[in-house]
Amino acid sequence: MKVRTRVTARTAGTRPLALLLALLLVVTACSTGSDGGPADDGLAAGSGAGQAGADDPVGGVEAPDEDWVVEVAFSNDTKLGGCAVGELDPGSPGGEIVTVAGDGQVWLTARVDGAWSSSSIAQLPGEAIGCVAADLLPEIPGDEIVTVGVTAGGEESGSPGVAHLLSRGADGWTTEVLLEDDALLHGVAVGDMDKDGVLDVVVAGYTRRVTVLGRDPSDSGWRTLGTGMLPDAAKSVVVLDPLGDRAGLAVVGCRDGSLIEFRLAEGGELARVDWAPGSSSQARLGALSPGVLVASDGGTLTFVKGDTRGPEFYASGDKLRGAMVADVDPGVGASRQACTAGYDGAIVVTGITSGESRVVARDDDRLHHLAVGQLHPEGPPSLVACGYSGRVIVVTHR
Ligand SMILES: [Ca+2]
Ligand SMILES: [Ca+2]
Repeated sequence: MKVRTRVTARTAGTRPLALLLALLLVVTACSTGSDGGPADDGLAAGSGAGQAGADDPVGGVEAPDEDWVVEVAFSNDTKLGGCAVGELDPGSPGGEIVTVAGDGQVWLTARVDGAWSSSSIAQLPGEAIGCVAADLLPEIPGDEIVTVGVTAGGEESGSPGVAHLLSRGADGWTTEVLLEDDALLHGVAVGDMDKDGVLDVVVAGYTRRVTVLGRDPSDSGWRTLGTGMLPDAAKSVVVLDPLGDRAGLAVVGCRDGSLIEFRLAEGGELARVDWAPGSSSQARLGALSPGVLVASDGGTLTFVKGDTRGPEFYASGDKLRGAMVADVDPGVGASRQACTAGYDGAIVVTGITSGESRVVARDDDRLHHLAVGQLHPEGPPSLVACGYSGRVIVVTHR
């Protein structure tokens, strides 16, 4: 099924650039609306895209800071649990966005001829809650996708957990099962855990188990490189420096506040080191080498390394669901920024050295994940958020 999003344009403030973009969106809306062919299938799942202005929310999304362009790239009728940015269409410049939905759909969203376009690339059998994009199969151009979730129904269904690998073939995307587990798989990350120069996959979930999967050099199939046990259900995973000097070190965040470091050890076991725990679920993790950035249920965005917890970069009154480190604001200079999003709907950028936080966009429902990536051929990387509203929100510094 190929679905082109309907673009609903509104006058986005009075700034000349915003007006120009709004006019572009109007033109696109007219051309998409008049084509009347198969592209109209599924428009209910793809409506509501547009650009929000400071005083002009689009589809429930506000853009409170005029230095940042806020776009609704896709609007789904079901919760979007996770998002990632990758090179998912090697034929087009810049990255594309993958999102996974509560109904098992996997959506690809890309900018095509100046307008956002989305298509469903897979229908998984159960809810998917998270995803990553990375070049796991070097023989295929571009990135592949790993999703985690359940084999049937929703995340609360009690169904077994599953991780799927999606890869691009000559006839479109194909889906294969990477791993089945006894309960929901909730966290996924990639990195070269065995240091053979090829990316591996780390998944963890409600069985309180973390599993490292790598390709078997003899037949290119996937095999388990190691497993380790956790004190509670896993919510999040990150691999530090996935292909660099610190590759081979994964950190798993758990529901009870535990934060556990793993490395591959002899005999298929994972060597475990407990880091300083938090007081609530360690919901999302980002790499901030030599440690991690942790977004918690308690609303804190904190740096953690080993026994050291802090500094705290940001605090929200509600659960946080994003932990990304990136240079999204070129005005800040070389120092990086810690970015988060959460149940209050806010997407927040904090200067790691300045400690200054700003809300750059706000959805009218809970946000569930935050990604970062290069979506525009030029300019800084964009933040991408998704959540219960079903919207994919793209935020880019002007
Ligand atoms: Ca590839
Ligand atoms: Ca490897």
